[in-house]
Amino acid sequence: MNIKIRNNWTFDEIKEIYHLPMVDLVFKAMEVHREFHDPKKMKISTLISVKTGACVEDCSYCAQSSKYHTGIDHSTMTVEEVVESAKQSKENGVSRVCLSASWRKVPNDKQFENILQMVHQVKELDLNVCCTLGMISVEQAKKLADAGITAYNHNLDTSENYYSKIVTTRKYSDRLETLNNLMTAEVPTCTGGIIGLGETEDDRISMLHTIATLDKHPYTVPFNTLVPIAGTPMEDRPLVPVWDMVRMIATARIIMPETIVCLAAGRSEMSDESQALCFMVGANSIFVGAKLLTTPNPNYEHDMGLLKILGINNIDLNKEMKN
Ligand code: SAM
Ligand code: DTB
Ligand code: SF4
Repeated sequence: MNIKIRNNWTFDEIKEIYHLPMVDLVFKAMEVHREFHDPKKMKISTLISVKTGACVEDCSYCAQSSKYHTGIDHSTMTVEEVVESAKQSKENGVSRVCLSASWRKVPNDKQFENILQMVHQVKELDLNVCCTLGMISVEQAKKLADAGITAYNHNLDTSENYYSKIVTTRKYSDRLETLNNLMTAEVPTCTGGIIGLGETEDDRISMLHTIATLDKHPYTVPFNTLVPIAGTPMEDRPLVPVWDMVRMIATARIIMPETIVCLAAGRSEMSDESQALCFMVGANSIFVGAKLLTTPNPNYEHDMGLLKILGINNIDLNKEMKN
């Protein structure tokens, strides 16, 4: 196959791929996946919630927004606590941690100095570090790049059209500006979205189109299925059929062949067989550990068992896989 990396996809081209008959879409995605990746390889990371809750934004899916009564505990971790947690993750076998904060934008004070310290000290444990801290300037992104982060997560979450129905405290253009700042600072980007917010299939295709036509394809594209949170406007949204996630992952795999595709939130609600299908069509990264930020995730032993069944034996682990 002679597949070129393209940043000039049209909406209609992506729509055509997205709507291929499922059997053809799956086959095509598998072909591309094998051309660019080892299908037996999985990147595994764990999330550390450095600052949880009390967020000034009103993202209508999020447990951490201060606008809704979701009953979560607010907390902030110290540098020492983060390093300790990272050490434990390493003992459990992960090779990458993602530091998350419920900020609208990265502050320019001691709190950011602490983040830089955390990155520095966690890297000294021989772990890779990613961050997801909200909007960020070029200068701040450069500091994180100097500290050695692997990537910065900042999701577009849905289409430009639907965005104002989901978040009113910032604009889609704010999200795009942060992605541009990251690219200017040469920080690899991690950007994807959520399905199940009540968006149409055209909204999903539009989000894929925006991501695949960025100046540079992201390092990682994470897809989350909405985890409905009691107290938020999304609490009664129905669960998304797995076929929708398969279409998203397979389409992303075909249009962004080199990018790592992450099956992020929502795995607890999926069967092993559904997750397996997502891995087979190109998802090659997951978060492990019994908790994401505020919601449950499959336990580590269960995930390792599933990967073993599938023969995915080239995982970023620091120790032997448990039986
Ligand atoms: N505050 C930062 C921001 O918004 O970029 C970083 C943390 S935020 C929790 C990271 C991502 O988590 C969001 O962009 C969204 O895609 C995802 N997320 C949050 N709540 C979710 C939920 N209930 N279900 C699925 N994904 C969710
Ligand atoms: C991403 O796309 N999903 C992760 C990570 N990037 C930061 C976060 C998922 C959070 C799920 C909801 C929660 O646990 O609060
Ligand atoms: Fe805040 Fe991020 Fe949650 Fe939005 S998604 S409320 S910005 S923590």
